[in-house]
Amino acid sequence: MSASSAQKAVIFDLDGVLTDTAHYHFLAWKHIAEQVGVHFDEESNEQLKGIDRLNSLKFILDQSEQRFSEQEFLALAEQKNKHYQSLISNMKPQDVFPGVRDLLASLRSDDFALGVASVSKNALFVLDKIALIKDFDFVADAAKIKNTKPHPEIFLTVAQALSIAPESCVGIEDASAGVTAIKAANMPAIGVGSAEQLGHADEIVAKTGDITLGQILRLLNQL
Ligand code: B16
Ligand code: MG
Repeated sequence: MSASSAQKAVIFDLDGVLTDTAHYHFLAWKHIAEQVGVHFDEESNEQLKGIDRLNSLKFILDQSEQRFSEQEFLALAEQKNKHYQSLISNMKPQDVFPGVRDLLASLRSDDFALGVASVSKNALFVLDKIALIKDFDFVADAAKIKNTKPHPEIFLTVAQALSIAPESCVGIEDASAGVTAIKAANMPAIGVGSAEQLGHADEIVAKTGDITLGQILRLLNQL
C-alpha cells in the first residue's frame, strides 16, 4: 500500500509513545532545574511533555529566583540538548516499546497511512536509532512547526502531508498538551498514561502496546 491510496491514518507522538525518550527529557530537564535552584519532579515534568525546548526552559526558569540574559537562556537550552543527546546516543531497535511494531504492522495491513507528530528536533535521530523511520509515511519536521502543542498545527500538518482528512485520523499521545492538540485538530485521541493526566482523551491505555486495530477502527466509526 502507498500512503496516497490510504483513506485513514494514525498519527503517533514519539517521546513516551513509541519509545521511552520522555524519561530522558525528564532527566535532562531535572539537571537544568537543579542547577537554577528549581525543584523538579515527575509531576512537574508532566506539564513539559509535548512542549518544545525553549518554552520548556522558560517554564523552569520562570520558577527560579535568578534572572537570565538571552545568552544564558540559550546556553542552558544548548546544555539540556547536549545532555539529552548523550542519553539517546546509544538507543537501539530493542528500545521501541513492546507491541509497537506489531501495532504498526496490523495498521499497515488494514491500509492505514502512518505519521509521526513530534515537536522534538531530535525525532529523526531517535527514529533512526530505533530503526522505525521506514515504518512511517511522513515524519513532521519540528523545525518547521511554528506553534508547539497544545496548538493543533503539528497534527494538522501531518494529516495534510498524508492527504487524509483530520476526522479520518486517530492521534496517539502521552502528553496532556498533546491530547489537547489532537482534539483541537478535530481527531479522535488515544491517551497513553493515566486518566488523571489524560482525561480529555477519547480513550486511555496504560501502554502503547495495549492499543488494538479494532479500537482504532471503532474510534473512526469503521467497526
Ligand atoms: P527537543 P514529543 C517533545 O516531543 C517532548 O515531549 C518534550 O519533552 C521536548 O521538550 C520536546 O519534544 C522538544 O524536544 O528538545 O528534542 O527538540 O512528545 O512531541 O515527541
Ligand atoms: Mg510525548
